Amino acid sequence: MSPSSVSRRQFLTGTGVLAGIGLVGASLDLPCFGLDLLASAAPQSPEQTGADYTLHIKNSAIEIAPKRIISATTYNGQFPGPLLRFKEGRQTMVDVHNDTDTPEQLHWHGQKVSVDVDGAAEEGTPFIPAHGKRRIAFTPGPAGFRFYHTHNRAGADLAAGQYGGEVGPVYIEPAHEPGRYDREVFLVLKEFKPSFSRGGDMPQDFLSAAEPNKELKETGESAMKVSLSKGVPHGYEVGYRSFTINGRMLGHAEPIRVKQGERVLFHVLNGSATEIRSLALPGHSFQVVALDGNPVPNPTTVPVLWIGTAERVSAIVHMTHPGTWILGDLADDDRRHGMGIVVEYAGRSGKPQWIAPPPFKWNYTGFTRPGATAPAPDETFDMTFAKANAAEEGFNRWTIHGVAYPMTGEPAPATFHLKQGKRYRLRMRNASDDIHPIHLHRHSFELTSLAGKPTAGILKDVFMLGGYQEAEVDFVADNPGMTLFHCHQQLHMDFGFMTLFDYV
Ligand SMILES: [Cu+2]
Repeated sequence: MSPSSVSRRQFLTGTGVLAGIGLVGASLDLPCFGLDLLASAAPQSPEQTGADYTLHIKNSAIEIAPKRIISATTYNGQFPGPLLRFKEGRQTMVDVHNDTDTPEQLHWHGQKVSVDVDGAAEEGTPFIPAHGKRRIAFTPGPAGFRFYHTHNRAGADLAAGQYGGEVGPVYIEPAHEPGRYDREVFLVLKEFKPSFSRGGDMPQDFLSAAEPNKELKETGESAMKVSLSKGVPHGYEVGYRSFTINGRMLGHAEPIRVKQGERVLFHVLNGSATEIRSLALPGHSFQVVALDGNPVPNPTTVPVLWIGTAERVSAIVHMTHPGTWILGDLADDDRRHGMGIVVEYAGRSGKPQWIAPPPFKWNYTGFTRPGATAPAPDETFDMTFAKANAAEEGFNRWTIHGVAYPMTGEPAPATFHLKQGKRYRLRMRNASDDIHPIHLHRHSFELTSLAGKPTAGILKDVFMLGGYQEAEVDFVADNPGMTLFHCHQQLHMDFGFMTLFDYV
């Protein structure tokens, strides 16, 4: 059975169909089935438990290609975790069983939920005990493409945190879909088999911004120089041996089967613990309709998607170029090690083709209207991000305004204080050469300035701040409780790059 022939009914009732072939959702012409049917994919039926979904966190073997088996902690024994569909504003109940020996946190990334539900120990969410369970009730929202993942600290343990398989997509159905489309395809990008290296090769030049900020560059480079002159090697980075889309390596999944003239809506999630990913489809372009699940004011067409750790991009591809193509990462090495999936037009066969796209700079502000302005904030917080090379047992220590979040697991007090209803601006300055996917829990933020240029209208929950760059984001304090702010790069957040807001 090809993925494109999977109706929503088949899709929902057979979890086996989900794994390995691409999370291919429904065509709009199919009848819409609600939560109840989807829940029947869970091991226990809702009639038995009262929950809309049941998730089991457990250690399992996942096959990413024939005879290539990975051992990882997963949701329900599969990677990615099952697609959870919610209805905006309709209360839901989820049972989360932890069948492992380690207490767990399940984070509802991008949702405006309470501290008790959010899934971050730093905020005070209770752990899901080892061999225990939590029942979580909440009202999903806002609408759009969200996800869920573990929020456990990994530190130096490459089997823990998001290095494993604890990532799954969430779709909260809005009242109106952004843009017209014929088919919906969910893609989760994720690497496996991590290992440590000294120094890395993170792509840098894809982000569109002005020249690096001189002052930030001097600060960062002089700190690095001092460290290296003492004979300290570069801090640890993480690399990977296996790359997958929806848990299968390129060439080992069922192709995404399309027909000429179709408009396919791709919901792409970068489920990586540490990496930035790119995606291109030869002969096609992407009309970006939403970023992090939030519709963009100006759905611009681009040749390449760049997606930071934990970011999501929703884009429509008009299928007008028949053939058999590789939808894949621009990094040749990563694509050859699996980061891609085949797109096959009806009636076409043969070896899938890859053609590198034309040079292109990714710029968030291209998806909003020029000249858009944001309201003035009530208060602005300054945040400078800095790296202390290899300062934490060989790992880089990260600081926000000179302070590293404690690595002991002990609760830390909030650094920033909010008043409900006020609008806050975060003036972020990156004094390192790394790109940081900055994340705010339980709130969305609006990009209001990039490299000194004002902008408005782009709502996100993760934002890539380039090396030695400056940006500003605004958010409204409308969801009381402890609120975690961190870089979503697992190595960075685990080694200091976190802080807390509270409401006073
Ligand atoms: Cu970072």
